[in-house]
Amino acid sequence: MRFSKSCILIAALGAGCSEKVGRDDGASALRSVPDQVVALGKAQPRLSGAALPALKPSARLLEEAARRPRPAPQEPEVPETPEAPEAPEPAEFCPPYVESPLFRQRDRQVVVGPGDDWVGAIQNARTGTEVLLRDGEYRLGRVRRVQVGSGVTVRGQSGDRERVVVRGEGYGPEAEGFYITGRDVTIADLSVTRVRSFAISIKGELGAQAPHLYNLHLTDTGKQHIKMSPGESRDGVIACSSIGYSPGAVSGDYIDAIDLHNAIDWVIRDNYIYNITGEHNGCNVDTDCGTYVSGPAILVWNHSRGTIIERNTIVDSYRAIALGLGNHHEGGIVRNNFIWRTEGGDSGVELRTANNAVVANNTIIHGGNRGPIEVSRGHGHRIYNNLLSAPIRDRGDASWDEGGNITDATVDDLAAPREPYLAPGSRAVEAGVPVAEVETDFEGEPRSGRPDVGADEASAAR
Ligand SMILES: [Ca+2]
Ligand SMILES: [Ca+2]
Repeated sequence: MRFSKSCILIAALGAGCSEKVGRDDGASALRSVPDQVVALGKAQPRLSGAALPALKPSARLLEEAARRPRPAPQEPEVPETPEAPEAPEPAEFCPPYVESPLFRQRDRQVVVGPGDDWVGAIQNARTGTEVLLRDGEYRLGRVRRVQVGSGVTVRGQSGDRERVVVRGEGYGPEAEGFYITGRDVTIADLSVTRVRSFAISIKGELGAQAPHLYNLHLTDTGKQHIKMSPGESRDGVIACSSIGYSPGAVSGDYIDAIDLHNAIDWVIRDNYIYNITGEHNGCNVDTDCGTYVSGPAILVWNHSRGTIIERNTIVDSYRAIALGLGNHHEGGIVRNNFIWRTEGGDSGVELRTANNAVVANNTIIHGGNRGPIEVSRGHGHRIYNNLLSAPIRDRGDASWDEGGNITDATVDDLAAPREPYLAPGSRAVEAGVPVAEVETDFEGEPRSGRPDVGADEASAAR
């Protein structure tokens, strides 16, 4: 089924919000959205909320106020959308967990299967316990959350994340999947799907420090797939995971792959994030409709600082990376990420109430975009060597240093669509400027000679 450009444009414009979220762009009331919106090149029937129970409105006023709508995009170019690809093969940065630098040796192991009291085994685990889940499907049923305390690892025994699936009850009851409340928790080598609220909930205010999330597949979560509430949680790592929506599975717009409040010195690396594009009806799953805007795939805000976001691939997502977003972020490095989208949408990298970030050697190719990088209400950024499909956009009260950026990139600058490799003989080769924070490219190749522009340093073999 194909849609006209005007239909696609209407869908792209459908990010309406009601007045109660303190919108600051002057846009008017919620726009009508066709019954089917176009994303990912496929029709996505909107889910009916009629069969789902109503919930109380969200009390997270700070979030709601900051998740303001954005002005409507300019009329987008709408190139053909290729079929969605498989996640790329793990890079050298993603070895098996037990061989990875993140491996945490525990004192004892407990092995459980789906027929055991696996929830009890996890929740009662003492510090120094590794709970290994055999292959199988683990239904949450009436369990609203599985609490994981200090010094506990939960991981799939086989190491194959697709064979250990924790499954919630869909978008009906509120549920939070794994609920991390202690220090040094690791969750690895498993999948979580069909949980209404969050697949992984990190409770900073309850003492969650330095969680490691590794080789996870998180899909079809009602709100945020990974959510951290405030509490100055330090030194977390989210790596080598795949996060996104199956076609047609999104409900509403209160969505992100990763949403971190008050994160200090976190690393988000080597993840594959896909289809973080809402329905453009402004709903929090199926309530508070008109309030929300499809959220960034990676959002780090609310007085966070020092975040490193690198070597992630983000495809077909309405917004990709945001620091601050009205609630402050200090420092941080965004480098060697690949962001690809053919439909209309919003920013690739948005710095809003963020200061002193380094944004370097990212490749951001958007269809119908207004600014692959947008900056507002912040200063001291260094923005270098990015391969962008449109110029960096100043959205007010912003300043930065820049150099080596290419701002009219198209798919023709790439060797193939949906991959960050530069086309042979690309103008991006040797066109960058030295940046101390970027010594390698997205696949770990050294930046040789003058840096190439974008996420890929073209190797001699190409
Ligand atoms: Ca070079
Ligand atoms: Ca390379």
